[in-house]
Amino acid sequence: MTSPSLSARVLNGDVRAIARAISLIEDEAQAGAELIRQIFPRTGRAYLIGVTGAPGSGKSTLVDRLTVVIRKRGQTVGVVAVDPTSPFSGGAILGDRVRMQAHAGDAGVFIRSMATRGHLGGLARATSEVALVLDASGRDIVIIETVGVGQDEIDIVRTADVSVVTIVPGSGDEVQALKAGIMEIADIFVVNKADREGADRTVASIEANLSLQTFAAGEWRPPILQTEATTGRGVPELLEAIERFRAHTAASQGTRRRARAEYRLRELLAQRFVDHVERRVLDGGEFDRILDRIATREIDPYTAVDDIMKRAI
Ligand SMILES: Nc1nc2c(ncn2[C@@H]2O[C@H](COP(=O)(O)OP(=O)(O)OP(=O)(O)O)[C@@H](O)[C@H]2O)c(=O)[nH]1
Ligand SMILES: [Mg+2]
Repeated sequence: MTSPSLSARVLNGDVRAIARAISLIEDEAQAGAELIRQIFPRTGRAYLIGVTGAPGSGKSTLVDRLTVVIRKRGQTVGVVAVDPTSPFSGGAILGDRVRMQAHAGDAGVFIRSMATRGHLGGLARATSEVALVLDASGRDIVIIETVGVGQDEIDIVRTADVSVVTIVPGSGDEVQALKAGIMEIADIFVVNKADREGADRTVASIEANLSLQTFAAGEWRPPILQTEATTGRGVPELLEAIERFRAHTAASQGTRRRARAEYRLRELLAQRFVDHVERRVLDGGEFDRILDRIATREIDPYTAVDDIMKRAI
């Protein structure tokens, strides 16, 4: 159950309340929804930075460094990392402990990992709601870190206020990124592990790709930065680029946030509708029987959906 005091404590920035609220969102759909209702009016103040890229491209290291630079400027930070680690190994939690140690004793930093499985109603929803909790708790900056594979992860980052895409030299990542559609969502490119052989070539190939696109006068053209997350080299420049983007897009930020709201609304609506159908419209086991009939070509999926819709509405 959510007590009103939990949301009040979240709004006050109480770290234990934030942790509890996030657990609710992950584990209990109903209580999580109630909490979101209570805190929602107080959200919308934080600036959301999305960081995505291939597994192992150095996102977590980069986010930790970025956090340090942001903290030096006196702003508070919340991080939600979608961790590909198996939820069974406890890797996400272990990772959090290690990462929190880097900011030990600093109440201005809150880091939470989410394992990619085991969420009620989907990872994208859970991630965006955790971001809402961090926002409501008064964090100035919320960073969302996800692996750039899968449409959900890409959508999460695309709807942040700014999307940073990390690429590693000599990994063929550029090509992978192109295929996965993450090139298109980048507001800022970061060639991380710039200490490695081939960083300049990677910059050049991203640049070649960008030059194929046309940018209108005054339109933001994604810069390509080089960082070495392990030492922090290039990270202050990354924050400067983020701030330039923020200033450049201040007028259109509302559009982006509207897109985020639309994405959430559609996702929630679809999820609720499917829930409703499965629980209230179909008899027990009927969903499976429909699947069997589709498998044997007795019925096509369109007809099946038409039938269900008729009964549901
Ligand atoms: N040489 C070098 N290694 C780096 C750099 N940045 C990160 N690494 C290393 O790359 C490895 C992966 O770093 P992470 O920060 O965990 O990468 P990630 O993208 O968060 O990984 P996942 O969350 O598993 O997708 C670690 O061993 C880092 O120490 C860098 O700039 N140079
Ligand atoms: Mg990571």
